[in-house]
Amino acid sequence: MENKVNVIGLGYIGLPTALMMAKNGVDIVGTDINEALISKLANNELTFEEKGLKELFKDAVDEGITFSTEYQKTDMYIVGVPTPYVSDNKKLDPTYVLTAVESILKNCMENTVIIIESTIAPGTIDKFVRPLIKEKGFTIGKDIHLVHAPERIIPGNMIYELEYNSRTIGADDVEVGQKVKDIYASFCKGEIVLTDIRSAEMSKVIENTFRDVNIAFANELAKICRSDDMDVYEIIRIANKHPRVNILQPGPGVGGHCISVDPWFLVGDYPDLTNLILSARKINDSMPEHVLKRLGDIMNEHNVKDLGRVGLYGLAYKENVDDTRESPTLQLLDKMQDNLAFGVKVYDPFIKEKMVENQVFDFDEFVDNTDIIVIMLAHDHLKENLGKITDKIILDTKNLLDPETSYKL
Ligand code: SAJ
Repeated sequence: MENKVNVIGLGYIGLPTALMMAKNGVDIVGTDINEALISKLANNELTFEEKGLKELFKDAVDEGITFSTEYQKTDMYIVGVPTPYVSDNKKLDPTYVLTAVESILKNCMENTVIIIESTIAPGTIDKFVRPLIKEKGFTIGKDIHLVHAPERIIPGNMIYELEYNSRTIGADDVEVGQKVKDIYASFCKGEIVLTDIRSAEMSKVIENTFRDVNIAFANELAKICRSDDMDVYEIIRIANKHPRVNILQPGPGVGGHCISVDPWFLVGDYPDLTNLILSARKINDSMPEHVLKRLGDIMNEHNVKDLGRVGLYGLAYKENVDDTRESPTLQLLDKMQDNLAFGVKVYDPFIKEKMVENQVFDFDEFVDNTDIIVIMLAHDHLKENLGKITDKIILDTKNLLDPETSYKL
């Protein structure tokens, strides 16, 4: 008989993973310490928006998934808790992972497999998780088996990617790795690569670092082209015709909990070796300021003095998601506050609760009360409503509009 799997942490990663496994016949209990979240899920209510999540949720419930605030007594756990970083030194804060592991140790059966899915800095398992397990009197490799199976799914296309992306399973022991691989193979149609834990940790972080560096290249090009009045989008479009060139898109900054965070782990641990990675981080972090400078120039040009007549469209960290972590708009608002610039209006159809000053919840009201609109995100909602902003002065950081009718980065 297949044993129960207890998924710990039902956020952006844990919930879809738990649902997908349950849908594919794995006996799943989802656990989260947040009582309000568990009662919502138990009431068949979703806790965030994501394409296809509703349908998946229904299928998983039909297959018998249950939710609880309690850790279960079982021999397999998947940990998908948050791994925030300390803002001062950019180091990973492993507290949630360690608390989860400690709670698992209090509940688990013999010969337990703990699979960590949360993104962690390379070396976290050796530095923090192994010592904790030993301190609690357990023997790794006998009582407890450790696995790192870093997630790879992209918000906005999570459900599809959960099923079709390749996966990495890092384990101390090949047999344990194989056992975990079999569970993941219940739903994952991509290749599942078995490796050791340190390689799994490192490969996850460098995947996101690769993207950060490549976005930084596009952002630097945008600045170069702006300084000499050239169209960066046209130039990238042409360059990308080369068979081995694939430049990403510049934007108002890099947000999200991964790409703007993970490269810092490498910078923190290898300060003498991370010149390119550090520069990329700095370039991407400088983009909100670049937008601010563009906005200042445009306000001067049109003699708009009142920031209250300026609106930022988009508060999430990217298109068509409701996640605001590290969002470029929040970074921009911080920069404005540093410059004692207040009053700018903010609208995002995905963010229904008040997060910032002067947030407007009605699109028409937002449009009616602004003269300049900064497009920070090209949500589908905006694409469907472009007709409503045609008479505005627009700073389009997402290259949505014609260059004749808008200002660009
Ligand atoms: N961005 C640009 N230009 C681009 C592409 C993205 O400015 O051409 C910006 C976005 O607007 C956003 C940020 O970068 O602010 C990040 O967005 P994203 O869509 O590139 O990635 P995330 O953060 O949503 O998800 C990433 C993914 N990692 C990679 O693509 C290597 C995802 O697969 C990971 O699972 C996720 O991080 C994670 O959790 O690690």
